[in-house]
Amino acid sequence: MEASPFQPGYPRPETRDGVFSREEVALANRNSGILLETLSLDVTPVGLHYLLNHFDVPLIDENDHRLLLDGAFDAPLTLSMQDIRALPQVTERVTLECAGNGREGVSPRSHLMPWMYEAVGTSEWMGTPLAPLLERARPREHVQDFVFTGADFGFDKGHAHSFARSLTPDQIADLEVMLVWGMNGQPLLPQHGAPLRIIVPGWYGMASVKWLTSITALTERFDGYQQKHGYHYRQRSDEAGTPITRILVKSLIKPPGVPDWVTRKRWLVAGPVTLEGRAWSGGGVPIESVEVFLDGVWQEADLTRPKSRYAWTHWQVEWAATPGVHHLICRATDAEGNTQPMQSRFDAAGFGNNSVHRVEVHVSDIPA
Ligand SMILES: Nc1nc2c(c(=O)[nH]1)N[C@H]1C(S)=C(S)[C@@H](COP(=O)(O)O)O[C@H]1N2
Ligand SMILES: [Mo]
Repeated sequence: MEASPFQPGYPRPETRDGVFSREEVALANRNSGILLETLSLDVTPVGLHYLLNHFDVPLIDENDHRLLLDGAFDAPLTLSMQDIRALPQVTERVTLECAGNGREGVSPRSHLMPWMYEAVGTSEWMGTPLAPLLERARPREHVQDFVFTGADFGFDKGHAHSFARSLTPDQIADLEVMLVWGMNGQPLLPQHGAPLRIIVPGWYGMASVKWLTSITALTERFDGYQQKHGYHYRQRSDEAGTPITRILVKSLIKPPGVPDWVTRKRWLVAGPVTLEGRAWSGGGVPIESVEVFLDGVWQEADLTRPKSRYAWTHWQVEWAATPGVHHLICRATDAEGNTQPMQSRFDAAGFGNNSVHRVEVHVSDIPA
C-alpha cells in the first residue's frame, strides 16, 4: 500500500544538501522571511515580519471568537475579544525567532521550511499579561501544564492535530507571557494569529501560539504532537531529545551596498562605510559584544541598548572598504558568555542553528 500523509508513520521526503525540493519551495512561498535591509529598524514594519504557519491560516471573525479557560480550573472562563480588550493593557517590544531559522545551513539538511537567516523580527506586541488571567480562573493545586490550542488543524507525519503547545506553572511564573491582540499599534493580521495569540518572550517562536481558542489546565503532563514530538533538539530523529525553549545568541549583518537581482551578491563602492546589524539572545539575557571580521581582524562593534530586554540590540562598526571581494562575518556574545559558533552544528530537524552570518561583498573603485 502506498504511504499516506494522513496515516502515522508517514516519512518526510529525502533531502539532498544544496538542492531544494518542490515541497520546500512551496513551504518557502507560504512562510516569508524578514527582508534583511529592514535590520536598520528597531521595530519590523507590519507585513515585513517573518511568518511561520504550519497549516492553513484560520480566518476568524473576531466578533464570534471566544477564549475558553477550561480543564482543571475552579473558576473556568469564557471570554469574548471585548472582555479581553478590557483587561489591563501592556505593550512590549519582543524579538521573535523561529527555532528552524538557519536550517538551510545544517548538513545533511532536514526536509522542512528551508530558512536561511531571515526567520526573525521585532514587534511592539500589544495585549495583557497572561498570569493574572490564569490566577483569576483558579487553577487547581495539581495542575502540571497549561495547554494553549490554536484554531489551525492539520497533519504532520500522519498525526492529525490542532497546533498546541504547553507551559508548566513554573514556566508561567518565570516567563512574562502575554495574551496579544495587537502588533505595532494595529490589530493582529490574520497570518500573525488574529484575533488572539500568545507571545512567550525570550523563547523560540513555536511557544507563541496563534489563533488561540483555549487554555486548558491539565493535572498530567501534556503529550500533544507539537510538544512531545515536534521542537526537540535531536541527533537522531528516533530519540527522545531535549525540548527547545530559549532563543540562542545570534546576530545578523544588514547586507551593505546593492544586490545583483538574481544572485543577491552585494556590490559596494570603495571607501568608508558604516556596517550595521542586530544581535539578540534568549531569556532576556543582554548582548555583551558583537565582533565583525573585517580584513582579517575581529573588530568590536558599538552597541545601542534596546528599549526592552526582550528586543534585539543594534550594532554598528566603521569600515574602510578596499577594492576586491570581502567576506564579512559577525559574531555575538551574550552576558552569560555564550558565543555564536563559527560552523553550524548538526541537528536532525535543523533546529537552533545560531552559527555566524557571512556576507560576500564585491567592492570596486569606480561607481557602476
Ligand atoms: N496556532 C499556531 N501557532 C503558531 C504556529 C502555527 O503554525 N500555528 N507557528 C509557530 C511558530 S513555529 C512560530 S516561529 C511562530 C511564528 O509567528 P509569526 O508567524 O507571527 O512570526 O508562531 C508560532 N505559533
Ligand atoms: Mo518556528
